[in-house]
Amino acid sequence: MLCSLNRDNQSALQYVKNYKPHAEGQQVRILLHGPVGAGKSSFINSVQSVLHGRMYTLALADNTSDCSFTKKYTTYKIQKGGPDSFYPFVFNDIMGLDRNGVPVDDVRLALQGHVKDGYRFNPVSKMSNDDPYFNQCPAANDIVHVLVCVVPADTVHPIKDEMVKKIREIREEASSLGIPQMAILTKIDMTCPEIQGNLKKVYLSRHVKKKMEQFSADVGIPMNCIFPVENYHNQIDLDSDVNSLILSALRDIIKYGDDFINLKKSNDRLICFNVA
Ligand SMILES: Nc1nc2c(ncn2[C@@H]2O[C@H](COP(=O)(O)OP(=O)(O)O)[C@@H](O)[C@H]2O)c(=O)[nH]1
Ligand SMILES: [Mg+2]
Repeated sequence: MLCSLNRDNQSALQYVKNYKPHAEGQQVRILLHGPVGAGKSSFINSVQSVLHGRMYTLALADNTSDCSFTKKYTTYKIQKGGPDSFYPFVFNDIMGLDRNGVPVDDVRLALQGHVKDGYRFNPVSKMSNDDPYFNQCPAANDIVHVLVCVVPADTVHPIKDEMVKKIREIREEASSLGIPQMAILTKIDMTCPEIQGNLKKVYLSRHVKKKMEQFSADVGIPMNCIFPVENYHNQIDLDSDVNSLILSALRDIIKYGDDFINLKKSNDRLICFNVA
């Protein structure tokens, strides 16, 4: 399957496969947030499928309106080689933008690494710091290193004003912590007939460009940090064009996360230096 990847795919795939954080044991934590049904779980599944060269359903994409799958905070790791070996990046998936979504206060706690795996978010009350799932002392691997907003490009699910407001609030939280932010525009295959079956046309599509510009203007994420993708959702085999967009988004997500880890390390060193 991998031999059908074009040269760009190969270099993005190599980057992802070879990526190693500077510090031993460090991992990049990627937090995906967005409305229910946007394609967060499908993106995690798609990443795993591309990296393994066959279809995977690790994060259980859900095509019903019941969002219970994603209410529990879960870290998704992707196996590399053997059963105990994993890629040095992990995903968390949070349903943060709907009326019944995770409170913004809890997203802030997740960004800071205070939310332990298994915590069940409650849309009407925020996490208390005496909760057994509250992580009192987050380690370097617990904090979020890159925040990715996942939104659908199709017109069936337009992004409402209240959603834009919440995305902005979450972005402000992340900005105050210095966490880099990006966006993934999913379901581009549903936007216009020219893209359906020919993803190469994505950057020529006026519809997708307009969507990206609109989203960028609404929430303030620059155009070069917004990645259009089609997730694997009903395909039986991998496809080089689908892989290409997923890999290009993933490579940049890892790069931004890695930059943040390095910046944080050098800032921490400076603080120690000043204290000493
Ligand atoms: N056509 C299309 N469907 C998608 C895409 N991404 C996800 N889906 C479908 O959208 C539905 C919701 O996806 P899911 O990943 O569960 O969304 P989540 O709630 O954000 O985790 C599922 O039926 C997926 O198969 C995409 O890029 N294109
Ligand atoms: Mg999900």
